[in-house]
Amino acid sequence: MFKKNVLMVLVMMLSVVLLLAGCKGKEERVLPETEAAALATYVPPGELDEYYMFASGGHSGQVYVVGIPSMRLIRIVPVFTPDVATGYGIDEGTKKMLGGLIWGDAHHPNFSETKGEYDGRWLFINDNANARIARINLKTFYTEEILGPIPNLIGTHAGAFVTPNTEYVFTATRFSIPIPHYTYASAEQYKDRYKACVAAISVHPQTGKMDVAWEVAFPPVDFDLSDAGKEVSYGWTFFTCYNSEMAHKDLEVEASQKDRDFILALNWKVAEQAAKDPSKYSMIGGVKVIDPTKAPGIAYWVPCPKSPHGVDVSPDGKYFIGGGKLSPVVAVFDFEKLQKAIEAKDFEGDFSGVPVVRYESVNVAEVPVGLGPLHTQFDDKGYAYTSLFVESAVAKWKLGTWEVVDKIQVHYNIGHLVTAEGDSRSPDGKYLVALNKLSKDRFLGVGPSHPENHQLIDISGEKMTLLYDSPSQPEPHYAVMIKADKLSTLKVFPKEEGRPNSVWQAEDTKVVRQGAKVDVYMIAVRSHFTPDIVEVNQGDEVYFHITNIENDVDITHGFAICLYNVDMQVEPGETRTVKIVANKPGVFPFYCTNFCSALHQEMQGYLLVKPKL
Ligand code: CUK
Ligand code: CUA
Repeated sequence: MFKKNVLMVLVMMLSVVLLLAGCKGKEERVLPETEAAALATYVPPGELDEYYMFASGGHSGQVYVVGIPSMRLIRIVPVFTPDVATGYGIDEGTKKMLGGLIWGDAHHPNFSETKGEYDGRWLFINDNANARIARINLKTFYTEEILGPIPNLIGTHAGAFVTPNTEYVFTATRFSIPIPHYTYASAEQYKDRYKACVAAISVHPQTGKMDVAWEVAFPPVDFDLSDAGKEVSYGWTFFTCYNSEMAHKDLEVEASQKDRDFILALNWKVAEQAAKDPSKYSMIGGVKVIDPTKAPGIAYWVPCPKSPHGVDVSPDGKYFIGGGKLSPVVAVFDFEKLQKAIEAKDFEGDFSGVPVVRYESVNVAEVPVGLGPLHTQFDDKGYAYTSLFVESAVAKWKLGTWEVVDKIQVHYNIGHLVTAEGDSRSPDGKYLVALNKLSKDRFLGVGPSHPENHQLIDISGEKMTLLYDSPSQPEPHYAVMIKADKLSTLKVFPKEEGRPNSVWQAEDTKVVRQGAKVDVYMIAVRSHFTPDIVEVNQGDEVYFHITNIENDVDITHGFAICLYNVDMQVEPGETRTVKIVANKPGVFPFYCTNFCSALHQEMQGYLLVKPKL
């Protein structure tokens, strides 16, 4: 209601502006499309966005949280990279989780699902560099778990793709290596000794805890992307690969020889059974690695035009679509035809003992979308939207008739694209965001490096219309969009009396010494720390366990120690631990770094380190 009124006021104001502009001369008149676009993205002060978009931060190792349609950056969630503002990677819990690595290459965020719908519980994201998968809790927006390095895989680009009931998160290796990790084999032994593994990561239905369930080892192709089957294709998952030439160097030339590479169709229900039969797997790197030649029915290669990039399953699960980055078409495959071809053993031959299905028997369309097709998303009306990197455009086409009905230019060189709830079984349509790799001239210049450009596109009508340009930091690959009301975020951490290391009142705070180990149990509340004088000896190992006992929304305290390289945030109701080795003698102030009250400046204390004699 309020929004409507504000919109009306805005329209009236614009009319006045137009009238005034009219008096001064026609050339200053604002274009009607611009007004419409401004109104469509305008979220008045005090109002909230309709969708959350979670975009991967690429080699920044983070996740960006953006409101749609305003395109406002709401939060940066640190995932694979330490973050001094929050203390992520500084406090003991998150430091342990990062395992000594200071970066990751975050590519594909995906939501947990229940019955093929986003359920708003977790967000999974892969680290393409170090074979890890992270899980973010969507109540706290905290990275809660990082699994990996996943044995036998490296460069887990084809992840993190979630099955319709979050039974598994799938990932596959982009780079083949001799397995297990840290095995040496010369580059000339590539075809024989290197392997490309696919991994199924199981997810505990209540806690979300991840484990490597099993893997399947294939010849050394480069797996690229993945999508899980749903509805009719439930129980299957699909992976694109390039380099079926199995070249070990000069890939730009050597891996572009063949006219067709493959989409791997993997039956994970069959794989689950194979993982129970020791004659079908070997233990490698501590994981059950299934040999697909010993487990018939587990996998099939589907030929796909030239070095495909993305593979995307339609919302009804009937089609899987390969983006043939070096070919001007997307190839559409029919899942039921795949089943018939498998039954009839309608194969072209095999590739390393795994059947290759006859292309003509499963392909139902080569849609001439344009140059450099990478990724496809879906709406609620049976349309598909494909990103065209080379052409800098998005093509809209109809599932079933395969007709290209519209195209819109984007600025410039689009990678992924995302539609509202576009990977679920019931996409919402409405909005599409083009994740463009280059912005060139679209924003104020900031030197030779330019931000990426995210463009919001209205897809509710027949024609796509561009609404908004928004800069993004390096470097979103994929993003996912969820209806805002599906998330119920935590306001304050609930007080738990028995929580290890927490204290809730000043009387219970204490400093406990055991030899050279000192535990400081401290509370933070507006506007003081208790205790605020802490005395230790040089060389002591000091653990600060800090509980923020506030019960108020948004009252965060920070805890920084000068010259001891410590800063972290403690959210209301939360306990966090940070450790220092007090190797520098002297007096070191500590203070609250997060502005919390009128007496925030007074929220300070001293760490006194008595010198060793
Ligand atoms: S990838 Cu970057 S545009 Cu890592 Cu999904 Cu396709
Ligand atoms: Cu507590 Cu500022």
